[in-house]
Amino acid sequence: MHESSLVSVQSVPNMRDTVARIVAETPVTDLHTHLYAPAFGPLLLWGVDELLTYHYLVAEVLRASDVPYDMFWAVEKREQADLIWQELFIKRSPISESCRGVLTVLSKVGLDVAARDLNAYRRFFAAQRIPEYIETVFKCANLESVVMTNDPFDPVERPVWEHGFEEDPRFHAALRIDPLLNDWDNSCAKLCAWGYDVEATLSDRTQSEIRRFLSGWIKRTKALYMAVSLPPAFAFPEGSPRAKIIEACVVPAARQHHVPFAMMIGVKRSVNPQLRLAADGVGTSDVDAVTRLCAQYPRNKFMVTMLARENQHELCVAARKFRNLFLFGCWWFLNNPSLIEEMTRMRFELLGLSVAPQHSDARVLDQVIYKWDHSRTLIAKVLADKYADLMTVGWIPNEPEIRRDAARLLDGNFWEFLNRTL
Ligand code: FIX
Ligand code: ZN
Repeated sequence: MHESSLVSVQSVPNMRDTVARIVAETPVTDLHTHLYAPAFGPLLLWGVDELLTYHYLVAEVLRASDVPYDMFWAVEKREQADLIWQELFIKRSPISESCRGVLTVLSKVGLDVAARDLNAYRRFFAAQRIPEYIETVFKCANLESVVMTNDPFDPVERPVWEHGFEEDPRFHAALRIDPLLNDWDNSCAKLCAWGYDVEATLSDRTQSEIRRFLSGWIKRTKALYMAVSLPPAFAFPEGSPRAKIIEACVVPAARQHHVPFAMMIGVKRSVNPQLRLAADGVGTSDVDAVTRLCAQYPRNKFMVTMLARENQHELCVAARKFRNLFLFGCWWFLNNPSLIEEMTRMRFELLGLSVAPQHSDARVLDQVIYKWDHSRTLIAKVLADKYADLMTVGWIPNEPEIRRDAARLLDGNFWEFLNRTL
């Protein structure tokens, strides 16, 4: 063993410093974001006004302020950002995780948050140019690459794929199929209009056409996986169009193209429609639906994240039973320090290093800076706690081992799962 690699972990405090440093130095593959490659033009959001009008903060400002919903939506984004800044940063201390995130970003890009000077921040962002700024952000967040969310039903995104563009190796695709699974009637009409021979009854011919649609888009986008978000009531098996399409189309297409099917389960869409993108809520889901899929299709790979805290323990136990089930991320309302720490600890204790503890879900480019900064700190803390437990009996992790483990968590596990043949 190289002596220097042992020195840094000799004592528990030294080990903690080493783990924090290594986790910070380890590049990430961010396996679920809503970011877009530069070729998608205005779909890639960035800058302080986008940060301030993130839907997490919209939900918070519409609690804090009495402004009528209609009035909020009627004004320009910059004015919405002004209101959010005033209400959530100036009239009150910005202690929520989403507010804190904005400040982390501003400070990491070199701005003086103590000044509380929104116009100065705007001037900084106005001076940035996107190609260089993407590089700055990736460097600052220590990102290797990100996975986008690519929806062939989206009228703005679809033509970009159809016309073709120069690929950017930092941005991978994931084929998002919510409309297909959650709104079959409307999607059937769209597939029809795009030249697929489909009918509402999901006949054999329709099923084969849906498979053709999925295969075509997996190939066109080079999707790393297919993905869907699902309500708490998601059940499998059941007689619904959704369950039928999963069984007859998604599962075979996933097998054919060796891609996992990612399920993000537990979102109650549009609980308060007045909030628009911020309207969604959470409910507890049925983990058995996941285990039935894993059991019925042992040669298919499933990636799963659940939105309810209450589901996390049962989901970890399910993952212990199925090697074709890969858990990822602390999704959305779980992306808060107390819950990230709890979930990461639980996952390490039940599943060791075989998970992807986090994804960013960033919708605004700059958000990857705060999401990864905050999560890295927590992942390092929990990992160091686990090493400290091992050190009590004399198992001293060395630096290469810590590096290996961190690389698995932040990057390698995901790629290994993608490449795994079952
Ligand atoms: O369905 C999803 O992928 C969710 O992550 C989003 O729809 C949600 O709006 C979000 O941004 C959560 O972080
Ligand atoms: Zn998402």
